[in-house]
Amino acid sequence: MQVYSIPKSIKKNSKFTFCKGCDHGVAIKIIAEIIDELNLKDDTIAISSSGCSVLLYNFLDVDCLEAPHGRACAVATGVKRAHKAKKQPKFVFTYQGDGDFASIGLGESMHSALRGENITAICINNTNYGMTGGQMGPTSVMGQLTTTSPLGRNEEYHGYPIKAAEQIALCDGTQFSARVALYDVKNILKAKNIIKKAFECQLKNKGFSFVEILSSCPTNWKLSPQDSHKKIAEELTKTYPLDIFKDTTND
Ligand SMILES: Cc1ncc(C[n+]2csc(CCOP(=O)(O)OP(=O)(O)O)c2C)c(N)n1
Repeated sequence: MQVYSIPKSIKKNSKFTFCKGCDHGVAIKIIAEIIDELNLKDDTIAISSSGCSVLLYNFLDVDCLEAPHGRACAVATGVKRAHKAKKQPKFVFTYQGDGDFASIGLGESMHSALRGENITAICINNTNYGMTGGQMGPTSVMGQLTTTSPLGRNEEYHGYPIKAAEQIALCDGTQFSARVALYDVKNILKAKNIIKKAFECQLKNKGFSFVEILSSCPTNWKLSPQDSHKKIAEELTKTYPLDIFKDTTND
């Protein structure tokens, strides 16, 4: 019988402080498992920024830095390059919300990809600005009700959502770009394999790697955890298909 064990890279006695049914807990756990499996615990620097993802440092037992909102990829660039220059290479990844990665930080994110920075960016796409109360984000889908789009997002007034994984895949410096979801066990296992591939891309010094994780936000969506996962599986994947959009790691 397989016994459940807490990954070594999860802080001991950490208390879950995300909302009930939020996927951040699962995302952080599988990232911790990958860090254990790749033996990266002592060589990792994780960069989060404003938003729910900032709480990463409460759970992940690696060196963590907090960047200003949207600037995680820029900070990660500096951290990665500085350690390389000192000949003390580090494994560097960002952990960001969708508002952070794809709106306020879009310039930093996309130019890091265009420069081919050898970092990994993880974006938790919950289709709104979660921490500040569920405002419309760059990823809110057409018709989505949010606190700042009470009649639903519409193309005339708000324009269209950004598909970060597809856009980042178009950058020449990107070597890996994918979108995953965590709404059932099959997808969690798939997500873990894909995030591991993105991490391995950096370990092979290939260049920029990116994974967008479609995640639930039961509090702001005003749905139960179960209905939130149903919404991801049945609705959000229509706008945001799950796929690997670019992978040159074995070329
Ligand atoms: C420069 C700056 N602008 C705005 C804010 C306020 N702020 C903090 S968290 C947040 C929302 C974050 O949304 P997102 O990045 O989608 O992450 P989530 O909370 O949904 O995980 C905002 C707007 C800030 N801290 N700094």
